Order: sequence, then structure tokens, then C-alpha cells
Amino acid sequence: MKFDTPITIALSKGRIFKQTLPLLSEAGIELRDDPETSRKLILDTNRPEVKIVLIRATDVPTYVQWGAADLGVTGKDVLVEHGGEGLYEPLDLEIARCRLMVAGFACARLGGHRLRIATKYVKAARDHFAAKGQQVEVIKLYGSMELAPLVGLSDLIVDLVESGNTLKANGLVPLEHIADISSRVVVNKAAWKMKHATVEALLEVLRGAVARRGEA
Ligand code: PRT
Ligand code: MG
Repeated sequence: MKFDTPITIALSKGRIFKQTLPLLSEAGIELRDDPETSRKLILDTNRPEVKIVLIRATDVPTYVQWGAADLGVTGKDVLVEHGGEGLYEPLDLEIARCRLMVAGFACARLGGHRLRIATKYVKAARDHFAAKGQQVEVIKLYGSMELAPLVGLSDLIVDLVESGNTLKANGLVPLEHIADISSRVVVNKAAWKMKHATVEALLEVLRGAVARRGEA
């Protein structure tokens, strides 16, 4: 495929990066730099018109919103917290899948008094308990949510669960399902208009790659 305009794609290191590369490869985009050994944050590809910027997962929607990247790949969890302003979300890549869950001790009460919830996902947590008509106090953390109930910081946590091993290792169990999470392509609204042919061409190949993998 041919790209008519230069395009910048925002990705985060880790599982999203690893799982997006094969999809980009199907679109004929191959990295020139190895992010494992290189400290570069702007990576060149085999196509001079395609650049990849490597940023923190939670920053991807922000870079795309402000047009510093034309498009990006971000977890639905991150997108919900960001709010999605200035972005289109045209494609579910169905990668980096997990569930957003309420978790705690098996004996934890889910109702009653004003529960304290520790989480990185403040908006999702508030929305979830508000939908149940439950007043909760949400404590924002940036990591190691599983620790909070163990040391009495909170009654419950809201966190991502994949295998469940992290919860189990800390004596916690999943209690309520909030949402299924996967990674989405987000596109800057201006780029969607100004670079429509290029963005649509890339999306089309990615759509094909996702569909083929779904059949496999
Ligand atoms: O690590 P860093 O702070 O730099 O950023 P990040 O944690 O946001 O990045 P990364 O790469 O860890 O996650 C990027 C995205 O991957 C997230 O936004 C999710 O959309 C998605 N994803 C999928 C996950 C998981 N699965 C996952 N299991 N993100 C995090 N986890 C963590 C979870 O928070 C918990 O600590 O893994 C632990 C649970 O895993 P299990 O298998 O023990 O249940
Ligand atoms: Mg992480």
C-alpha cells in the first residue's frame, strides 16, 4: 500500500507495542529501529512517510488529541479515563485484552457503608458505582492497587485482570465485572479530515488483519 501523506503513530512500550507490530507489518510497515536496544523515542520505519512515537500508555490519547501523533493505539481503560475528547475511535484491534474488575477480599462487603475504592481508574470506578446507586469514596493510585486492601487503605480496588494471578498472589478475588478491555485505534479529528485517504488506507489493512486473525 502507498501512503499519500506523512503519518505519525503513537504506541506505548510493552504489550500494546508487541501486539501492534505484527498488524503494522501486515500493512507493510516495518521498524528500522529496535526499541529494545535503542533509546530513541521517535522510531523510523521502512517507509520514510511513517514514524512511530513511543510514549507512556496513559499519554497516547493526549498526544493524538493534540495532533502530536495522527493516530495511536490505546487500551479502552486508558481511553475511558481520558474521555476521548478530540479523538475518533474507529477500530478495535482486539489485542491486549483483559477485564476491568472490582476486586477485594472474598469476604468483602460490596454494599452498605460508604466504601473506599482504590484505583488508577477513577472515572470508570465512579461511573460503575454511580450506576448501581452506590456512594463510594475513590482513592486515586498510580500503581500496585492490590496492596491497598491488604494495608487497610481501601475496602475494594478497581483494576485490570488478565489471568487473575496478581489478585490471587495477594489473597484477593475478582468480585464484579465492569468492562471487557481491548486496545483501540484512535485518530486525531483534524488528521481524520486532512489525511483521510492515508488514515483510511491504513485502517482498511488493519481491519483485514484483525478479521483474518479472528478466523484463525
Ligand atoms: O506499565 P506502565 O505504567 O508503563 O503503563 P501501563 O501499565 O499502562 O502499560 P502496560 O503495557 O502494562 O498496559 C497497557 C495496556 O495493556 C493497558 O492499558 C490495558 O489496556 C492492557 N492490558 C491488558 C493490561 C493487562 N492486560 C494487565 N494484565 N494492563 C495491565 N495489566 C496488569 C494489571 O494492571 C495487573 O497489575 O497486569 C496485572 C494483572 O494481570 P494478571 O494476569 O495477574 O491478572
Ligand atoms: Mg504496566
